[in-house]
Amino acid sequence: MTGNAKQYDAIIIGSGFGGLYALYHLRDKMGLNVRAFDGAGGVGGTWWYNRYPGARVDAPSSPFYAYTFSQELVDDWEWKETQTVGPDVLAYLEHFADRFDLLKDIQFETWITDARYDEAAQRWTIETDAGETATAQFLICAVGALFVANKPDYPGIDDFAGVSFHTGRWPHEKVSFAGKRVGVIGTGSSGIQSIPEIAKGAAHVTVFQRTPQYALPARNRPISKEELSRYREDWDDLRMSMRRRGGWPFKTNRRRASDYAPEQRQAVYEELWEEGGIHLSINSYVGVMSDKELNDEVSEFVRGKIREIVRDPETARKLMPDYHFGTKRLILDNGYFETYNRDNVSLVDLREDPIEKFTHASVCTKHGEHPIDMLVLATGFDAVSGSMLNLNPKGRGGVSLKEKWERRFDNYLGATIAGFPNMFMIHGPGAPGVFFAMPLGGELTTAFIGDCIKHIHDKNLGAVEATIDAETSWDREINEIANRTLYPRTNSWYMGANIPGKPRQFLGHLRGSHYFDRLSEVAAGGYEGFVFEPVREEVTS
Ligand code: NA7
Repeated sequence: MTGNAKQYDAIIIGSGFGGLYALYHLRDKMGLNVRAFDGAGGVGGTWWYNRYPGARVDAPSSPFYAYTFSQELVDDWEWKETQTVGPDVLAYLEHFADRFDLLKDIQFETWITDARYDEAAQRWTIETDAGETATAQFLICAVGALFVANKPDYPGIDDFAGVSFHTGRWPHEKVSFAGKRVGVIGTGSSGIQSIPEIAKGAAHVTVFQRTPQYALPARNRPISKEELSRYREDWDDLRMSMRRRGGWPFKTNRRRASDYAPEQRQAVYEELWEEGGIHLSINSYVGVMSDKELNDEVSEFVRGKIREIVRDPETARKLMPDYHFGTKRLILDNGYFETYNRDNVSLVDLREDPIEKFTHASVCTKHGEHPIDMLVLATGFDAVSGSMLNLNPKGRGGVSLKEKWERRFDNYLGATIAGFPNMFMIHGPGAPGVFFAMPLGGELTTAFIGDCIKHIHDKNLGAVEATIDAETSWDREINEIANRTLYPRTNSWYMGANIPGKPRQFLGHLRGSHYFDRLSEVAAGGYEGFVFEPVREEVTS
């Protein structure tokens, strides 16, 4: 170990929702000596990077896409809209960091170039790009589920001489599209949120679409002071409901489709479409995500809506999604389909007319050349596992995560990995991640991590590590849950299918409330699936 390395109880990597809460919890609630590092220039994680126009919360409602643990924080913050804009979420996280005095323990613009477990010392050693070294007993990886940008490698793309941005690495300066011909590749959330905004200013927008999407109207609306007051008064109950109801405090409808006539079902779909947000998916009938016939009916309903909105039948045809509704991340849009009724927007269906190459001033597809001045890559991320592999910690015996995860992202509880003692992930593969309210998910995961650390300290232990057997049965469990649904049938980033060569594996836990029950049970039951090592005092002294 380096003699002059700074020493901490825990090192946290990342200062987004997850990392910031972990710093607060471990430092202020547990009294540990903690240091956080982030390559970004400020707090916010995803919200620090994703500054593209139109970026908004795509979860049910902003007050619930927020920390839940502190009534004071809930009372402090005035959410303005149900689907708040990205800069407001960033301002909220800055406020959180400020209110709890977190900034003094975060080192920004610092990339971790190496993270290595020292078996003899039972500690992690990190090195930074500034040449610093630090050690800690625990390494907390809060590196983000959507961090490593996926950049397509079309021939000649680097020769494109115009301005080019990835939505996940958007510049901090305002970008003007005025008078510009803009090409947008990708129609996930980022593309669908940004295209209407870009189209308002640009001379022309050409959208290059690989997979047409189901997007539901966000029906974003202002939140009144009275509504916020109600939430504040009932906060403890709402928080409990979120914990019990898969992350959101809404009652979902438990009616069975077979009890209703087809025309009654259509009327329900209409109502939920008008209501907007994710209601069509969670509030129509039981089994939308597992019953193929029911899912087909909802899918066709949404296709019908797209046909109604988009005036040009040929464009509408290209926009028809053909996978199972909801099995890619559901998108909440603000006028996306309507944007295709503008004269300055055109759509290229890459399945019929694939991109062949880029020149310095255009995108060349099989059937035509599309001159552009600006390129927006809304092409997503190497999701969930990518940011851990980017960090690539080296565990027991110097084995790297890249080696361990070559074929499968083995882990236990989405939070720990066999061979990587004293290391924890927040929102790792196998955790509920985006299938639950992520801020609350981060709080609950951190509570589990904190309890485990306390257990180690109370019992005077040196290290904790998941077992291979626990990983195997956890993998089975995750897959059994996913296989009861339609999710695995679709090529989505949930399945790792958006990245060429990535192992195909469902990357989330679909039953968030059960998952957090499970974490509590594991802790209460003495940490089944983990082995603990005594302190190796004789080795280190
Ligand atoms: P997504 O949802 O992964 O969307 C990326 C989009 O880019 C999607 O339409 C992809 O098509 C498309 N894509 C990816 N690679 C290519 C290439 N090589 N050529 C053409 N098109 C491509 O990422 P987002 O940033 O929109 O959203 C990520 C999450 O952030 C989202 O779920 C929200 O939670 C917020 P595909 O569908 O893979 O065929």
